[in-house]
Amino acid sequence: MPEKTILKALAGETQATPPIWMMRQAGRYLPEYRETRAQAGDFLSLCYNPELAAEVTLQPIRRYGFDAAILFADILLVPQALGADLWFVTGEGPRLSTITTQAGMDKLKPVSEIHETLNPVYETVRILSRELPKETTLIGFAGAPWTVATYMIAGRGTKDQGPAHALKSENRPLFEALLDRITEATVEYLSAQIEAGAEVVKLFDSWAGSLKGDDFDRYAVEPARLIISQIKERHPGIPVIAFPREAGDGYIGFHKRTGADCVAVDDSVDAAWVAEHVQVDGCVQGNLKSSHMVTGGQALVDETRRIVDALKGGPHIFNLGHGITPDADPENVQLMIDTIRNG
Ligand code: 1CP
Repeated sequence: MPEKTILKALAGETQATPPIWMMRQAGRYLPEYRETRAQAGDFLSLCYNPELAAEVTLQPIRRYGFDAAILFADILLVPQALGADLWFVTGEGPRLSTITTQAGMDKLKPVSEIHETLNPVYETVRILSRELPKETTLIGFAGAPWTVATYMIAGRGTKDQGPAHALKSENRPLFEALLDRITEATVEYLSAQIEAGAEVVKLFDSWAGSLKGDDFDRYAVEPARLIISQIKERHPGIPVIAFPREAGDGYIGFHKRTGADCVAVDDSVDAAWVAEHVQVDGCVQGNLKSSHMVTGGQALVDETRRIVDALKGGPHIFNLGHGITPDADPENVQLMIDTIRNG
């Protein structure tokens, strides 16, 4: 059995106190993050600066002693490595050059060339694997193909992923060729992170919830299965966390269908339901509402206890249902941790 608490949970061990980390734990709610980010300049410069990216990854570990650190990077670095233009508009979010035609697809670089752009990320991983405390697990990550494709097609974040759904119905071969290219790049990217020292990898499918029926099977389940099987073939023993956000009933059977060691769940599903329908197949991660990190108080304590209690019968990694927001109070994070660790 592994020693680190996160790896124990991923190996299927039920623990009296669940290990804890938080999506977006290195982020704007922390003053020390804002300071380093200002030093780096813009967000992308921070992602591609190994020393500073490692520094912001370490900040929440120093402050809170989380059981896992997640590499500081972004899911949109893969499109950029494939040749898309990428920039961030302050206060609005990412912008990318769009791909909606074969000509656009033809301009993408071959997967073999992605490392030229992504090498600094691997260097961040190498620094972290030297500098993290020995009990802390290092998680690498990538966006899942559907979620990454929604940004590459629309050129920005969208509420309903309309442009990606439109391309899927209007030019399915092109849509599928794009997903295949992202799938292949993701395997190479995650493998390189593992070779650099990532001990676990996570696939973020933030927009999986807008895929229904057959589309969910073809574009959320199948790419995850392909990526996970190739990662496991190349790197036996490396656990994978899958996060098909807002999958609803699609969470049921997701471990078995994809080979994921852990399924992360968002806060739209009840923890008791998760225990009954998802945790029966293996480790689960989640799922406190991020808004508690803003509002705090007794409601935060009660809800944290309720989730820990509902999921105590099986392997569980405590996390939020989605990323912590910039308006969160750092003291509420400590309250959540104290509630979990001290009862
Ligand atoms: O100004 C800033 O500091 C930028 C805010 C920010 C941060 C801190 C962005 C822009 N990305 C990140 C880091 C990040 N992104 C991490 C680092 C590790 C950690 O969790 O601490 C990770 C894992 C991501 C993953 C990511 N990026 C996702 C998947 C998870 C999710 O939140 O659903 C997505 C969809 C993105 C795209 C993205 N990057 C940034 C923003 C604001 C967005 C969302 C854009 C949108 O849809 O409108």
